[in-house]
Amino acid sequence: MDCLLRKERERTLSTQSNTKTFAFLKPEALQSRVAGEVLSRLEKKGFTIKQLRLYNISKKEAETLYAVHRGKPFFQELVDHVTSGPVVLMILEGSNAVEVLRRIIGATNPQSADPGTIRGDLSLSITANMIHASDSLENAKKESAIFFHDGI
Ligand code: FUP
Repeated sequence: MDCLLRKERERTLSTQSNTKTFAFLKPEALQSRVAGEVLSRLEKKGFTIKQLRLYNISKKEAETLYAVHRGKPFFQELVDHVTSGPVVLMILEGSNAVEVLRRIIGATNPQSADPGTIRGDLSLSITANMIHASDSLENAKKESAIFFHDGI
């Protein structure tokens, strides 16, 4: 990245105050017993867990959550997967929470996610990529409202 752009980005990040974001650990986190490890990574990074709930996502909620992907070839598999077992819903708070969390979860496809990221270290499957995190503050508000009455 261009040096000036990077400095501008670092300045923007350092001046942002605490914000919240929405995330959930997918069923494989509990099945493979790494839920604790992922939560530990999030806490060590500096996020504060504001809400945390073990939950079975309904088909309707999954279709709402992933509405943007309706009609894509992986949509049904995705809905089936996130409704296949309990997930861990959470609202996290921290400096520039949406962007920082997206960086530490890594790329959507764990096979190309950087080592050191949650997906890069703990998964190989794009469907079962361990964790979902909202990609914008607007989406964090919408997605958290599906599961938490008071949203973020
Ligand atoms: P992300 O925001 O990184 O979770 O990625 P997307 O919103 O693009 O995709 C949502 C979920 O759809 C991913 F977590 C995994 C699944 N997916 C596939 O199964 N195949 C694809 O080609 C793209 C996404």
